[in-house]
Amino acid sequence: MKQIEQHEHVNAIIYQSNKEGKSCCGDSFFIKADDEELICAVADGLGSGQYANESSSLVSEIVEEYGHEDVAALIDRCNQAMKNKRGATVAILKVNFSQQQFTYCSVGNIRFILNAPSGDYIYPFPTSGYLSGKPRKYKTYTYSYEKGSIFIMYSDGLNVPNMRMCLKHGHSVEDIAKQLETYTQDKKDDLTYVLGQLT
Ligand SMILES: [Mn+2]
Repeated sequence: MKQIEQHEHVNAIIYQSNKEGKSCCGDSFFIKADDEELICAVADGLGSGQYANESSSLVSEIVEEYGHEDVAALIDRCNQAMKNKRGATVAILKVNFSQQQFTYCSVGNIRFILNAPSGDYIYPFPTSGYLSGKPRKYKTYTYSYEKGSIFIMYSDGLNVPNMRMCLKHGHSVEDIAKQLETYTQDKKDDLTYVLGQLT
């Protein structure tokens, strides 16, 4: 499936496909923007199929319901929700358009890269492991960004040899999504990406 989100300050393409032979996706995502901010989450439930989806979709539900809270509080809520579930790797991004800043937190294998028009790039380090419900503090990072920056947040079903170059040489999110098509065909795992330009 492919979804397009267009708002005043963000233009995004979301792509998701299931692992070969699976009717249920173990990845989940949530994205919402208004005039003030963008909130976005990608989660990969441990394992595959229904139980994986049960964990990852909880993340989407929490971020939808409590999206007004800060990223650290959201990660905490997601972690608590993983008690007695399989668990999930999770990344949450919150962008404040007027301040031109974003906050990001990732636990596990969801990756994020932002490429700025000036050529600078931001690649926040994820914390290793996954959310399992065990109490723990996770580090969030806050950065400033340039207008026109393009970011991608993606699960480990997407394997691109040089994602940064792909972002750098793409003229628009539509153009980059086209370039990514070749990498979405192998279906060895559930795959999700959120690709967006901050304008
Ligand atoms: Mn995966």
